[in-house]
Amino acid sequence: MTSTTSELLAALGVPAAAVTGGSMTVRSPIDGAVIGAVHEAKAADMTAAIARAQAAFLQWRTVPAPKRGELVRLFGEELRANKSALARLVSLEAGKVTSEGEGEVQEMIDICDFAVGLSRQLHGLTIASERPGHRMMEQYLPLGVVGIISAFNFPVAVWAWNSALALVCGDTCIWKPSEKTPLTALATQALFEKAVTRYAGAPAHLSQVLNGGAAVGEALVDDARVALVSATGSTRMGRAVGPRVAARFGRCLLELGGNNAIIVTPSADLDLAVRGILFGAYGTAGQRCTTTRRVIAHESIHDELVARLERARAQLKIGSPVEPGNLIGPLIDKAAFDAMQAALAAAREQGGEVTGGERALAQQYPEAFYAAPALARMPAQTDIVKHETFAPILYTLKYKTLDEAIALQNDVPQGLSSAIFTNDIREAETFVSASGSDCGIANVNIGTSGAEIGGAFGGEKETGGGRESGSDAWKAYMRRTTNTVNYSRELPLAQGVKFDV
Ligand code: UN1
Repeated sequence: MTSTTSELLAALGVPAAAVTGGSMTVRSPIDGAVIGAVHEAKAADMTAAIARAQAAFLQWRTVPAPKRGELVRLFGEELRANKSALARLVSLEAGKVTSEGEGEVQEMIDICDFAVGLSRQLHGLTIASERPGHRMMEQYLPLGVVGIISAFNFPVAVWAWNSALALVCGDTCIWKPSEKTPLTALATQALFEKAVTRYAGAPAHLSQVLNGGAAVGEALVDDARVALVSATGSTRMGRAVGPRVAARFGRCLLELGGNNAIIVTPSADLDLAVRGILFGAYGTAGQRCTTTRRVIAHESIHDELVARLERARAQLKIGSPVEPGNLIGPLIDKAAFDAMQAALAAAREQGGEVTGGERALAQQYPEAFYAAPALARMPAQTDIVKHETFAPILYTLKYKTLDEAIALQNDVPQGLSSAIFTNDIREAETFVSASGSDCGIANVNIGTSGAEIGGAFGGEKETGGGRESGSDAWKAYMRRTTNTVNYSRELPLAQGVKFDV
């Protein structure tokens, strides 16, 4: 283990024994060095954790919601105090450049703030009853144990979206992090436990983390005591998880792959568009579910836009994410690099003209996988363009009419994020209308990635349909009851039905 990683873990409150001597070897994507050996849970450990979480739920659900919010407030304080250490660990374990690692922790802080306010706003409706002396209302009540399966690319923020809301909603959480990022999960858990020690009266096991492989995930997914499974990752993972949870009538919240496009119209501010596309396509080395994978540009500006993108692409600084100035960090592992190369070969076969994409810094980092960002000018939206490859590859396409551009944008299996760059209000409004983008996120004059936590986050089609984070996404973490209260001395039946005895 490098001293930097162990120092960070110690500072964040993770005991050395938790990250040494285990069977899960953790490697930094920065240089391939081993940075931890984490203990692996077994399926039986998960089953025991679920029992503990269920017991904690029975207590936690009776704590008033604003008091539950107080715990999340304290957790937010821990995150603020430890932001740079946790962000640095995110960089070391997931390969994010410093600013993006800090942004990820900021996203956790933001959702905590949001959840604290929400803890006083978990409201239902009061509804007019058709019967005299009656009142109808609905309530949102705590749901139960929430299982959270998270991906390597947002190793801590997406967990926080789920757990901050779940905790104020009166639920308890079990986290199964990506096998590639167990250290950041343990560090986050340690910070959460610090908050718990400052909070009077929290039941034990409000939030637990279990590192392990597929068997541990399956034990979480299949257990009927887990009321909600919130899973972020590939469409392949979602296809496995969704039906298993549905088979036991559990609730599922899926946030799966994206294939996000930006349409650039003739009236667009090209300076803005170029910047939005560059961050969207190549930020986080193309490893966000919201990464811009396609540009659909009007034929009148296509060549100029692509030439500018190409010039900027070739200048993006690739290198260690913790060295200042670098914008493109490593891919998570060799499999990601191989998938990128396979996609670029397919793009060429399908008529694409590709620049970039080659391995970078191989001599300096023989055990890590850096790649030059790639640009693929495609003659049409071929099969490979419709496929999500989790790497910095941007496909470009031309269009003639806005209808054609929107049809291209929608003609992929995924439906997460999308954007249009235009200064024409008709085009902008059409794009966000019923006949526009079919995605869960549709932006105007900003890119596809980097959503704020205040809005609901998620998408349609193969993205899985779930909504997390802001707006009313909290409702997924609660059960709704409809209550009709009779305060009269009569018992009238609804719909005028008579049943006089
Ligand atoms: C993800 O990649 O799974 O909108 C989440 C964004 C981030 C979250 C991405 N706020 O890019």
